[in-house]
Amino acid sequence: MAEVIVVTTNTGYPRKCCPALIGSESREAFLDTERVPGNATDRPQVATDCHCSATTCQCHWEDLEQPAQIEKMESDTKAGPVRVLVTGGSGMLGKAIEHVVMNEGLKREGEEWIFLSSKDADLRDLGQTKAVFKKHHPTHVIHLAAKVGGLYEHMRDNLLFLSDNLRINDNVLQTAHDTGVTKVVSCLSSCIFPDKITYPIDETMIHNGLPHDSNFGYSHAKRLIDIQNRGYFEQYGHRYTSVIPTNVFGPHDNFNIDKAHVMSALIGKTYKAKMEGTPVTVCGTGAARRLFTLSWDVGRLIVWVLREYDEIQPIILSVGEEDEISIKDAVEMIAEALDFKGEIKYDTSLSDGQLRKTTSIAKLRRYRPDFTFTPVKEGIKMTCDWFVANYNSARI
Ligand code: NAP
Ligand code: GFB
Repeated sequence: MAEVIVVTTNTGYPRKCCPALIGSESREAFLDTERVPGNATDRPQVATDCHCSATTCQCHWEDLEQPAQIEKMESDTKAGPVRVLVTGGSGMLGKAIEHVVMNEGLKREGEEWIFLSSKDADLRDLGQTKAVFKKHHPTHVIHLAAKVGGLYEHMRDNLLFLSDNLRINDNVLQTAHDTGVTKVVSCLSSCIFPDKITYPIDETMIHNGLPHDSNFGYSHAKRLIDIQNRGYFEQYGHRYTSVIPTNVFGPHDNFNIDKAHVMSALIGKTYKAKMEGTPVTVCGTGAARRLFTLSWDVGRLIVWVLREYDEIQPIILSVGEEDEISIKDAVEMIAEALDFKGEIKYDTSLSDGQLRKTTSIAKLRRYRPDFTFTPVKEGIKMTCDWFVANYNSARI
């Protein structure tokens, strides 16, 4: 199926351009050269008023008076105030975005940031979703809200992960469309990739096979966001996109031993074991491997995506393949960070889940060769310190 590409001319009006015409050239190459292969002149031109079928494409060509530009948040700013609504703003990743926006100077003048929790609106409910959008009139949305949990919570409740997340995502995207939101950045997850796949996994592989059985509900709901984004783009030209973090951890995570993801569950367990003088029990063999990325790094990158990344297709936000570690490595780092000297046991009767889901960050590196990730050991130490300091208010 032909991919439709939107470019913006100096008129500011986005136009669809048929890829049959620009052949195998990528959009970046087109923008670099400011010249579409196949046009009739050597001058930089842009195709307008294209009439494309699957095999043919007729376009009217116009000279570019100034370089083609992809719509950016700056140009939106000129049109009026920017109000960024963050769904799931009270969760780990929402708090990380709040931290980098408010404390690291990423907030720009004239921008308003609104961080929602489920208390502001249950986004499974369309009426409540509409009401909260009506109240805040966002121009941009970072959509993080989701029913979220660790491996064992998914295995217990796959159907609810499917239905809650389907409803939340459809309500948010539909309401964003209805209320004229300029850009939505939604959050997928690396667990949505096919289970039987070649490594490293990249962004093009999402729909190439079934996800791991353990989280089939959540994975299918999240995959559909990518399909919805494509639909909103092809039908309305909306710039709704998505990001794919790998395993995220950090302050404000859910540290509940039964429901949490592995990093926060093991921090909670190890701290409790240290207080009580008991062994720590790790679920499974410890052999599974994961790419752990600190929430603040993901937060910084999501703000960059909101401002600068113009593709509809998702982008993986993660530490590199070389930083993949085993669960056993993670436990040892947690024990060191919490100064836990007791016994570490493994309950091998429990599932290891997906053994690996190694992703490639080649695409991210093309855009952000400069971005430095926090080393996992440093992130674990920071998260353990936060947990100990906030034990009374943390989610346990
Ligand atoms: P989290 O800490 O559990 O936060 C979830 C957020 O969603 C909370 O703000 C929660 O509000 C909100 N929420 C849940 N159900 C809702 C509902 N029905 N209506 C409105 N809001 C609702 O999760 P997180 O780890 O920050 O995850 C954020 C996003 O990142 C999710 O989309 C998740 O799929 C994605 N992600 C996470 C990871 C990871 O390892 N954690 C990895 C990849 C992708 P309350 O605080 O009021 O409950
Ligand atoms: O973070 P996690 O629960 O989920 O990690 P996934 C599961 C891995 O950690 C398995 C091991 O290999 C478990 O055997 N593990 C060891 C533990 N001890 C524990 C423990 O106490 N609790 C937990 N939870 N695991 C998730 C998806 O998959 O990937 C989520 O289910 C999310 O939805 C996330 O998308 C990124 O990494 O297997």
